[in-house]
Amino acid sequence: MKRQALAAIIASMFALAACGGDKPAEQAAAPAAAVEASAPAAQAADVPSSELPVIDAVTTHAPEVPPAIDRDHPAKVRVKMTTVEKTMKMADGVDYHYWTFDGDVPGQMIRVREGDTVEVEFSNDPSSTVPHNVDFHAATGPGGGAEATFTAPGRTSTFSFKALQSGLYIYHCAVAPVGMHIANGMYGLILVEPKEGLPKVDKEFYIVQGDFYTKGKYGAQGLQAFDMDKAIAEQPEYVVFNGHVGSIAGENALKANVGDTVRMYVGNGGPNLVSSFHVIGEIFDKVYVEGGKLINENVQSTIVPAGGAAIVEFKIDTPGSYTLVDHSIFRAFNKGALGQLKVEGEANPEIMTPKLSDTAYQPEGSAAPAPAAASAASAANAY
Ligand SMILES: [Cu+2]
Repeated sequence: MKRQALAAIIASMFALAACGGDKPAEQAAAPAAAVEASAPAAQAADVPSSELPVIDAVTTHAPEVPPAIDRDHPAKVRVKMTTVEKTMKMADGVDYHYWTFDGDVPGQMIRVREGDTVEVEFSNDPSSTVPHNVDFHAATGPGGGAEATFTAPGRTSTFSFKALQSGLYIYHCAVAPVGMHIANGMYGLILVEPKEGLPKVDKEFYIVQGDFYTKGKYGAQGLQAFDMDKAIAEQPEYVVFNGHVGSIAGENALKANVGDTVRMYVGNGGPNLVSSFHVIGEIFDKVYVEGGKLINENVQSTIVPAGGAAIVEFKIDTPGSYTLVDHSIFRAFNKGALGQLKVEGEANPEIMTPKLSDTAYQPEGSAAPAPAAASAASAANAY
């Protein structure tokens, strides 16, 4: 329906534009083209969801990504989600009582195909203290399903929506106070693949940034309570990838090989901060801007809005450790927004050499070095 409405608007825009011109042939052709464009959407809408094949979604915990979709037809995809409130490690010696989808932050990644009907079975664990729900940014309709999925502890709700538009979308809890539910970790990503699919890559990763507001300062030990005043002031103590400091660093670092093409599905749960996502030492060959259809090329850092996403792709040319950051850089080095991609393979000095020399700097006009020092420096140069 939405597409048909859009087509109608486009058609009327064409008609308006044509009114001002003096080419009647174009005026006649434009509305016909718009009607044709709306036909595939109308056909898809004509297949009742009750007649679609039913399959269970393959969902994954971050940083894993569900497998690419190899279907060429729509399906009804069943997704089970359970909200769980649980204490987990925020950082070394620091615990936080998270509210989660499926036991971790972010919630599991969901992958469907444009035109699929997504059937959601939404449960709230009996141990929960409050109701939860889910607002799918991939859904079209009031609240993105928030009202339909509002679920008390120990209950299960079901609803479905049609994934009309391809893209990478956030889902999040939207129970009041909404900011608090999101600040406690209730968000994740759903990828709606375009009908033609996405180009094949060697490695895919699932990363979601979030900001956290604890009573104690960054690093203060023990179980930390949520601080509403800091949340309202938008002054987080922690800004992290995948819910915890170090979740994709050190022994949890992402891994790839030289020559690999890498695609990262990057979301930002917020609740407040906008991310300037950057991989130190890489250039994004492609960015699907804000997770939509617009592709930008040769990008250094990309904006990932709170409640938004981006898809970034790059090919790795040289081995080593690449650091993922929010380039609002104090967040990376002082609040936790730091990850690593460790790349193995053969060095390629044509693309980047290691340090080749390290010699004394002689500013212009300064005294010439003593002969002994000069010969030491030239020896270092020769090496
Ligand atoms: Cu919630």
